[in-house]
Amino acid sequence: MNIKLIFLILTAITLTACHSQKARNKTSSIDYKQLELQEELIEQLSTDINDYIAYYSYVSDVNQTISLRVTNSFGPVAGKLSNLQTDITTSGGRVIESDSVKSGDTVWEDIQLNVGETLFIALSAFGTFRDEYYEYSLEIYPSQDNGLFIDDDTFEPNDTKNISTNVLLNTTYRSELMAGSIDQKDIYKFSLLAGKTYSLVSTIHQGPSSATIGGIQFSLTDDNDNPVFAAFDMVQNQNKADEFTPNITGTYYLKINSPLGSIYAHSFYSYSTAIWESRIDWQNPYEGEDFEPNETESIAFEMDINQIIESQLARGADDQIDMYKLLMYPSNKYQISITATDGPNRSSLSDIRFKITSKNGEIVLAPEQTIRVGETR
Ligand SMILES: [Ca+2]
Ligand SMILES: [Ca+2]
Ligand SMILES: [Ca+2]
Repeated sequence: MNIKLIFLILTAITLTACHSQKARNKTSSIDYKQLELQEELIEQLSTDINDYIAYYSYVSDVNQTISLRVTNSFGPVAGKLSNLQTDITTSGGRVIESDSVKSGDTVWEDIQLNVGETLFIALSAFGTFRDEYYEYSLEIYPSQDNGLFIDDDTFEPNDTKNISTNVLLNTTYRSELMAGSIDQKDIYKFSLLAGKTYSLVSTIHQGPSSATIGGIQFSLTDDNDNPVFAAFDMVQNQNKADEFTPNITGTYYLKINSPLGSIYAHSFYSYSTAIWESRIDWQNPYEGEDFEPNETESIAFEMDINQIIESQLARGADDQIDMYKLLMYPSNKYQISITATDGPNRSSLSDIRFKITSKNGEIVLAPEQTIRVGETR
């Protein structure tokens, strides 16, 4: 009896020794595939025990921030455990926190690297118990100071702060997003002055036709990710203009992203966006075609007494609001007349509406009212 027991213990020890020896051999023989800047790799993994983990590395020859993209273009959709797992470390001993990537999704990471430091990336499919395979792609991008190549038409890549698109004020940028693809986020970067009022004017030209869900989200933050105003969603055929006044002079980021995991998994969105300085800060406050842009008080077109303005509004998102400004003096009498010269004439819903207020709507001189085509008020 005693002899038998000893034999069993010995067996267990031998097995443990064997196993750790095997693990060590595997570690020392890891085959790291070298990544190069802006060279996409498209790869596959299975859940087979010999093929469920892949290793990549990148050696940085300068001090820089790189952006890493991992896209799980095809994989099982059986919950979090079937996501592509990411494990990112550096030769400097840092562990980079990163999300696992679900099927159809993309994960981005900005990573600061010192000269000579190596980035190690392990991607693995612990997967389901089924016989599944994964197809994914990964790519690393340099920052703009370090030679990032950008597509002039799409401004891509621009999905992280590190590689965000530098934008000019008073310029409209029209671009696109696609939910469930590599391009789920566009980030624009610009400088603003403290105490100045700016207007963010955005339009969604194309998107899922539902009026309530499936919009894209706009958020504006400072360099420390503090929101300048609350993020908002916009759906197709919507136009939105908001004023804001930063407290700090510095770099700001406008992030536009398509909803993650919505029912519109592969929706295409087309939008335009611009950040306008107040007209008083323009070189010529009267420039712009057809008195545009004029969607907020700070970019309202200033008209003169006795000036006749002829203009249009468009149905849909393109031009829903025109705002004009007029300086009035106390105890003078003014008369304003507005005529709807042309437009749809089906019902009261198609009438244009107007109202007259003082700054910030504090005093209402004329409450909101409608004008039919052919009518003058
Ligand atoms: Ca885009
Ligand atoms: Ca993008
Ligand atoms: Ca307008």
